Amino acid sequence: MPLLQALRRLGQRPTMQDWPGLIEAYRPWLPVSAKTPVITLREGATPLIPAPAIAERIGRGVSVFLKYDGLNPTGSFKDRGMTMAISKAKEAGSEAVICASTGNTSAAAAAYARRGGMRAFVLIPDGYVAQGKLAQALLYGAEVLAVKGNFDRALAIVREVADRYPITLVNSLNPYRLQGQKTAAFEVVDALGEAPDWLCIPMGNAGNISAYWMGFKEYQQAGNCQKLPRMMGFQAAGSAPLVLGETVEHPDTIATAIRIGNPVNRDNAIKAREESKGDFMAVTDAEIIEAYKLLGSAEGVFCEPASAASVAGLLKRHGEVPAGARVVCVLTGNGLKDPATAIEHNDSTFHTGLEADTNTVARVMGF
Ligand code: AN7
Repeated sequence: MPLLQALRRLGQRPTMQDWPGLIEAYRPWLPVSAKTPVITLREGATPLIPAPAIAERIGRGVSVFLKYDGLNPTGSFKDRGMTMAISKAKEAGSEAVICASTGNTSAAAAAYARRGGMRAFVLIPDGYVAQGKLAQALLYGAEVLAVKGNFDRALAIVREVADRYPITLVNSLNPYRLQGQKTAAFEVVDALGEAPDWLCIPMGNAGNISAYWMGFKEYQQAGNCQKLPRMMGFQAAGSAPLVLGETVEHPDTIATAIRIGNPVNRDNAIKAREESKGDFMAVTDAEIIEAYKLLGSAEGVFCEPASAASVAGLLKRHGEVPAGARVVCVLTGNGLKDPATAIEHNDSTFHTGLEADTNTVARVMGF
């Protein structure tokens, strides 16, 4: 029985403190033991928010939900994988972790590693990480190394460093990352009572789509859902190796989180597509920004540009959604991560330098 129902039955009012974090909430599904030191910031249990304005654009009785993983403790889905990867690193006696990152992984690695008393080294592509993410890594106490190269190059370096020196790699090559991230699929099914018909998700390194697919399949095997979703993965047009079927040497997109040309989870993602009869497609930066603005101004949900690729993709493929279907779009990161993009790309009015008097303000307001 779900935790909240159990509490209500006991006549108790549930509070946020009842959520123990995803390792405790889904312990039987995860490779942890009584010996594992659980390093948690109470991640997970993120809301599945109905998106009526987007559903209306699709029509035909389709319902759309947003899995808003931007509400995790460091503001992205990476916390799900990091609570597992860091707990297991701690269990193994590791004193330091390393990752390459377009930003969100570095923020999560820093927060969880420091909380676990470990050093966190993060390699980022110099000049291509959104400001909020950089601020997080620094504030959480990471040792930040910005390299003159893209994410793919940074990842190649950290793999070599982790091979040669005593330090734990916490990119999604680390299998515990995907174990933690699969809990997002559990939460979607727990909330809907069944798997959705479509799961729309942005892809960079393609770890998250692989993790969701693992989660849905495990839940189905256990009888927790009857069906499985079509896995619909979306990449930015300038960084779409999984759509093109080949590595992109110089990936480019406004969605810096998914500015990745050589995804390490390529094979798992292709398997998810084949097994689920899903599909991959590219969306342009213009389409990403349209969806980003629509999410904010019509749904009241502020996500980062990479996350909006899932909604941009759904809107692009609107004609293919079966009547009455339930669609979940994964919003992987919080919009506050990247304030510069929001300030540059919006349709709002912003009057500056006004005289501080009532008549001026009223006149500008149109009275
Ligand atoms: C907001 O932080 O790769 O397909 O280094 O930050 O599992 O790679 C981030 C990826 C989607 C893509 N949305 O997920 C990193 C990093 C957001 C992201 C993705 C990322 P994957």
